[in-house]
Amino acid sequence: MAADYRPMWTELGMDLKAHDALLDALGKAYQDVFLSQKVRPEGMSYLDFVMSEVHGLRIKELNDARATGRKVVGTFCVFVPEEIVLAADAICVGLCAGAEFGFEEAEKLLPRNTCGLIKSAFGFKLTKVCPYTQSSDMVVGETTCDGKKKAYEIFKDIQPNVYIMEIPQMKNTADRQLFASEYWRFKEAVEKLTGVTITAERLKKAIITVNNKRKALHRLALLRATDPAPISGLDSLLINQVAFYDDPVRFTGAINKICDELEGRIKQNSGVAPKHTPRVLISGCPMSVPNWKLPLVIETSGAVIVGEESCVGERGQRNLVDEKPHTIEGEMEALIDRYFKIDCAVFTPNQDRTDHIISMAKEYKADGVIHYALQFCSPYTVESYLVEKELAKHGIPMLKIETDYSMEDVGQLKTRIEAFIETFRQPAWSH
Ligand code: BJ8
Repeated sequence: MAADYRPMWTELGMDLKAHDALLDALGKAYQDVFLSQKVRPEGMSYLDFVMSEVHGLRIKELNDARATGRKVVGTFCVFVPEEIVLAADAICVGLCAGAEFGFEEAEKLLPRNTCGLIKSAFGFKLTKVCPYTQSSDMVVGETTCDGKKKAYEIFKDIQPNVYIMEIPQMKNTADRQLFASEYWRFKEAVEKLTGVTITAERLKKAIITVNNKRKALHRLALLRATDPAPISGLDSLLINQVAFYDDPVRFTGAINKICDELEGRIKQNSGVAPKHTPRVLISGCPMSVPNWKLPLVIETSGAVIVGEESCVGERGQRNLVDEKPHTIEGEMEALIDRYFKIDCAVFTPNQDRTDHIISMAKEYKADGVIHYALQFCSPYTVESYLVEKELAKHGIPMLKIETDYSMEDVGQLKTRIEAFIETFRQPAWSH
């Protein structure tokens, strides 16, 4: 980080000593995981810069915006519509955390058998190391899994301004009505927070901005269908993670540039791994920064990751909002239509998700699927049974991984993943 941000962090009420320890660990991990990769696209230097300033320059940008009266809205879930936030001239940031930090403090408030994602959000807040949470004027929780919805009741004690959005658990007509009414209620809450009335014109602009971001991410996803893969799964995951923090217009430009570069690589038949390298699709729980453990193990075990069926990945970013409506009612309907399609495992039944995994595996020519569930995450752990059964019908092998944020099981994971990859590795003579 170029500048001295310590006065800014102090002003945000952060614990500088704990924060130093976090940044130190993050910097080392980033060096080992990302910068040590070979033949990275040059455009990834943008992501390297963003990550080097993720608690610095980006937070300063948020601070500067807040000084002019703009608001920051923190979220934990892709059901929160970024378009509504942007339409009110506010800034949307993801707050999910992917590190085992502050767990001891978190476990004083939450049961030990709570998933790492929830514990990490609590840990970051309790140890005062997350400048995004500290900068948020509103934090949106949602009634998705039981762990989250009950945890927000406690989170309210340590974080002011928590807003709860109700998310139904089925996709029937009555559920769609509830979902729609919750989106209208959220629009009102954001208008109240910002003092900005969301007009059709404002919302249209925001819809186009977020659609463009999704189009860039989808463009990237499609390029990964090529063999040899033009970009690693680790770098692709990082891009999807940064999508939750960065300015959407700037980010979209940077990702499109990376895609241009990848198209050049594809023309030259060059990639990050040799042709015929085993190809893996990851499916399951979202992976937040700095949760890079599983992709690192996979890509250092002789495979390349070609897609993420995850909220930090294609589940979170697919499907555009219809840009045709020009009334606020029509735009809200279009927004609700798009978001109601998200096939999170908290829904029942949830056949769409399995269908999507199968179509992704085929489209990106994956040899196998690694299903990732965070320990103690019931929705994804339970759903993995049905996913595996359906995939088997299509001849797609699947390996179930249940893990947490600790590094203790890396050796064991590597053994299992290497054995899984060997089952579909093509012998060299067959190429
Ligand atoms: S739309 S996946 S971002 S809820 S890992 S906290 S499910 S116990 S994160 Fe999610 Fe929204 Fe769904 Fe996506 Fe609970 Fe599981 Fe923990 Fe999870």
